[in-house]
Amino acid sequence: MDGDVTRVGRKGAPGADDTRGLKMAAAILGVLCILFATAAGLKLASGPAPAAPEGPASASGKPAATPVKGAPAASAPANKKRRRGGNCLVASRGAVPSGCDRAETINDGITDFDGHRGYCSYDMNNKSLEGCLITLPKPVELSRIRFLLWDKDDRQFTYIAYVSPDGKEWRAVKDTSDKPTRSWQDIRFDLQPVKAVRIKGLTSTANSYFHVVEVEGYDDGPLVPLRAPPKAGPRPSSADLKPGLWAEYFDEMDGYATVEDRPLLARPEPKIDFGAMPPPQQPEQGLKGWPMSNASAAVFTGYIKIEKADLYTFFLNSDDGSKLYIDGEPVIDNDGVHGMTELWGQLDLSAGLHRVWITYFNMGGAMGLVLQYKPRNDDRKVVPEDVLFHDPSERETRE
Ligand SMILES: [Ca+2]
Ligand SMILES: [Ca+2]
Repeated sequence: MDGDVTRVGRKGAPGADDTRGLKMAAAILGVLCILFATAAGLKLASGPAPAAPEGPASASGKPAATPVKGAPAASAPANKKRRRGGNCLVASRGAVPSGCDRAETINDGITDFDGHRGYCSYDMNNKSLEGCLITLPKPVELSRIRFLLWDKDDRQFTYIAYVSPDGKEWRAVKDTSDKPTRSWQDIRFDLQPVKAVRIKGLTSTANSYFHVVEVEGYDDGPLVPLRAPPKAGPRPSSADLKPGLWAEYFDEMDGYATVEDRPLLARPEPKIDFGAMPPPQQPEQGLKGWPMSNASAAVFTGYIKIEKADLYTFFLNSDDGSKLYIDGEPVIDNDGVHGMTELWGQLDLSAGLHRVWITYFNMGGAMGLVLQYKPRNDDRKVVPEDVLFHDPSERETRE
């Protein structure tokens, strides 16, 4: 097999750099897919470039081509996360904020804010200011910081985030100079002693002011593996299957579900069609019955029944991150904290049952998750309920 083996992309017209990025991402994904496919006997698209999917077309009519965020193996913590809790940067642990107006708001544990209160502010034009600072009484082991940038409108910021073991020597753990960003930022780095965290704003698309609502840092607990797709095994017979994917919903999450997280709710889900929805005020208020509120996660496990062997394009649209695996292999990696973002991936599927596995998380605020597909010469549509199933015997082992 050579050439493109799997195509991936997202909405919007690519820039030159993006196209280069896609080739790199596709190459990485392609190599992985070849390895995986060889091992699993999966037949992925190969040979001539497959037909362009209808969805992510750019203005020129060519398929969109930008790199997939969180491409496989792109970041060390991709398959593990630290346990929730243990924010070390709160005032109750002696952490002292400084460097900006209303500095006390950035580690008061409150993420509620509006246009006038609940966030810090400093003028990036004032070169004597070094950014928002939180200093601990003594170093703690940290491997992650996350913080909320003021996000009441669409403005985007660039910044550099630093950590320091002593408050003097600084190490940049994130530099977004080339990639303006907004809302929650989640930064992982090698576990190391940290006495101070500094976030230096560089630019804002609105004005010269940098605004941070809350900063958190974590040091607790062992690394816990994230849930992973089931190993490809013998296909069950259709007679053993029940309708719908088996959905497990996790509340109060700060990322994808780990092997230690226990679902608050589990039930069959006829299809994955939770369109973009505003932040619900209460569970069950989300669009189309999404059962969780705000920070949550979900895992969907089951099978898709393919009537006719063909090249299929899958589209995964989510707020925030999501990943699609088919027969245990990654097809779409829509990772990251973001608004509704659609990525696609293609592969050849034989007729019969194929394993489907989707993992999803919402860091907070608005949420959404939609899975669509398109056979080569057919219409694009939400993957319908009459082709999605789950195996109750597998369900038992996870309850
Ligand atoms: Ca706050
Ligand atoms: Ca969200």
